[in-house]
Amino acid sequence: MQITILGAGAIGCLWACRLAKQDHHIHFWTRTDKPSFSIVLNDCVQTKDHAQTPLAPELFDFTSNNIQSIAKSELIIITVKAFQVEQALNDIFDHIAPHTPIMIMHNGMGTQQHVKTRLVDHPILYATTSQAAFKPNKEHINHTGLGPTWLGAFNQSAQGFASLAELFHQALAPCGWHHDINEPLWQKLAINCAINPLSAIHRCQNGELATPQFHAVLTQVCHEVAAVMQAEGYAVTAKKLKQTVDTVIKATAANYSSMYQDIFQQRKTEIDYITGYLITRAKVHGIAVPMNTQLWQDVKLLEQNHDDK
Ligand code: KPL
Repeated sequence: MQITILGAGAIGCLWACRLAKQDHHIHFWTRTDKPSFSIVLNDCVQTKDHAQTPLAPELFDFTSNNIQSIAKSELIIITVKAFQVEQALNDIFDHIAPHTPIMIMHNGMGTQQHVKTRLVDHPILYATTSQAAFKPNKEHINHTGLGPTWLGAFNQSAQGFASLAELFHQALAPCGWHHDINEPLWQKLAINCAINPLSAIHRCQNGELATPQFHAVLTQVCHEVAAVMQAEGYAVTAKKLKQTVDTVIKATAANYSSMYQDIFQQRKTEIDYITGYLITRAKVHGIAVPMNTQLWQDVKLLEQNHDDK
């Protein structure tokens, strides 16, 4: 397939390399005007005993920023941060062929309303992944954690694209098609509401959140998120969410969360699309979410401190 990926961040590059390995033609649309670039992937795979084994580094060459390649693409994958989706769509909108499916994959929720009004004719899919990757510099990608990816239709015209889940599964397993993509999006939102703000505020690796000092706050975050999810129609319990969060903390113990990295590098975070989205939905349902509100305020303060420097 001819595929254009918008956003050469860690997740975009990881999928690009894995799809290229399956002989798909990957083209990038980035914020630079470079016509090509190379990436070294430090990949890993899971062995039968569920351990992660590193693979030898592999070099990938990609073309980029070619308008004609966008027009020829059979699939557009958007992996920019949630707050960049609107701009990314504006940049390429006039060049996407009619009926080309557009898949959107980012942490958090809340871009759906804009996407719906901007892309009336195109099949739109959303995706969420628990694969973890880290980009230590412009030329390298480290695949740091394995986890499932879910794909699903966001509008009626995307219903016929379930075969894309198989294509993604071949590239980077496991990947499945979900009949209600909002469910895995909410599940991932819950994980991000728990891990991302705390790891950014306390400047720690995800694994440190397993220590007893974080037990009460994580439990309350999960209670609040479960109440909002239930009001949205999802049959979750706070206990089950906490178990899931604990499992992810363990599986990604050595990771620095994306929010930690954003704060560390003095970049804008996705807090408004993670905890901020939860707070917005909580207000709609009349549910109090004091712990999440406190975490949202603390992260906003950290972001403000960048602006003051
Ligand atoms: O999605 C993540 C992130 O860092 O944004 C987790 C799951 C917390 C892994 O670090």
